[in-house]
Amino acid sequence: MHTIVVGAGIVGLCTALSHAERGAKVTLIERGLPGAANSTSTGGGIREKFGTKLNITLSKLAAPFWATFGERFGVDICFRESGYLFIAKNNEEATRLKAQAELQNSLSVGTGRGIRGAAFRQQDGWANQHPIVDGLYRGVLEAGVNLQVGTEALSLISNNGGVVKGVVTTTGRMLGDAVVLATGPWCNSLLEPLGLTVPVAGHRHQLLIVEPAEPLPTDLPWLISVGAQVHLRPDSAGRVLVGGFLGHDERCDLQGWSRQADDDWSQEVLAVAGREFGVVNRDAVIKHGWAGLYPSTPDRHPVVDRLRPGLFGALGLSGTGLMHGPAIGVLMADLILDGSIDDPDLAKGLGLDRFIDTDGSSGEATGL
Ligand SMILES: Cc1cc2nc3c(=O)[nH]c(=O)nc-3n(C[C@H](O)[C@H](O)[C@H](O)COP(=O)(O)OP(=O)(O)OC[C@H]3O[C@@H](n4cnc5c(N)ncnc54)[C@H](O)[C@@H]3O)c2cc1C
Ligand SMILES: *[C@@H]1O[C@H](CO)[C@@H](O)[C@H](O)[C@H]1NC(C)=O
Ligand SMILES: CC(=O)N[C@H]1CO[C@H](CO)[C@@H](O)[C@@H]1O
Repeated sequence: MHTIVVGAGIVGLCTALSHAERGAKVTLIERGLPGAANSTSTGGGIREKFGTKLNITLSKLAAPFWATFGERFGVDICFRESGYLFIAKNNEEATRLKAQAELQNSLSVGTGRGIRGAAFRQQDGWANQHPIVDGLYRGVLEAGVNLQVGTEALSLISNNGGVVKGVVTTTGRMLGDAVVLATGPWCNSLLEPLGLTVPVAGHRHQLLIVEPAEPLPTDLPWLISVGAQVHLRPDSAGRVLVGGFLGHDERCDLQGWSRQADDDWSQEVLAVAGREFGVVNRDAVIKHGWAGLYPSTPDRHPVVDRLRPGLFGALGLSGTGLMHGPAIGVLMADLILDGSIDDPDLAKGLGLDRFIDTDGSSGEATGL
């Protein structure tokens, strides 16, 4: 069995690793460097506190991987158990948080109860994504994955019956038994020539690191205002990471978008965070800002499915690619090596068929 994985973001790295660990021969191709696209632009968030059963299930599947990461890959991912505090400002938001807490408790997320207008879970937190990518990079090499950096997939090779047999790359043709697209939002240019599309778009998400007038306590939880769609957490150096869609979660053009945070957004996010949380204001000094793309589907859940005989997709991780990547890798290995994903709810929730006749609505309360 030879699997070719296209894209060495967090999802491609985890997919390659799970395959190699199960004894498959794996080639992983990446046009840039591992994690260089969007997997290193994250806020590092790893949590189980989510508003949908599917997001919670994926977090639970990934949890043992995170718990043993340091031991396994020999790097410290600097996980900080800060907790996530979701804050509601009106009855409607509070009711939504309460319903989510009930769902979480029913799935043993252990989010607690008894606060009206807020929801908190201590065990969630954030890690540093750079050692995560570094550890996975070492892990795939050690597991025997043939990693080819600076190699771009240009097109898919299929036979007359439409079975995908390999990829044409900038360094030549490559044949395999299965091809996995783990390209983040850049999948449709490869799929369209086969008459296929997956509804994944890039949604630009921006973050700032600011120095507040007064340093924040480093044990402050990750604060999320549900209604204002703004969030904030301290970093390890007494500075603050601030972000949020502020109600503008639009898809963007995959060409020509800026990796820099917009000036207007930066001013606005500081003003809104100041109003919502009272711990930063416009006097905070902006140290650094950046933007990345959430690869998002219309229902904000990923696609992990067979797209065609020989062709698989691990796409559309939106805001969870880092924390859910390890779960997606395991599920993709099950799908390819065993022929299916065991859990029928997961298989259905991650399947491409769900986009036939849906209204594309999202269940998430925060837009985070
Ligand atoms: C600002 C921001 C904050 C975020 N915060 C969090 C967070 O706190 N927690 C969390 O879990 N997630 C977070 N995310 C989401 C997370 O970054 C994404 O879900 C994740 O990066 C998706 O991983 P991926 O491997 O699918 O795609 P990517 O990381 O985009 O990787 C895709 C890879 O494929 C390569 N590629 C594409 N096309 C080709 C081709 N044709 N040939 C070869 N290589 C190709 C690209 O170069 C890239 O390396 C955040 C995202 C952003 C932008
Ligand atoms: C799942 O979680 C991610 C990360 O917060 C979010 O972007 C997405 O909207 C969630 N999905 C749903 C359907 O709520
Ligand atoms: C998506 C993102 O964060 N920005 C980068 C994503 O990766 C592409 C391809 O490497 C870059 O062009 C973007 O700048």
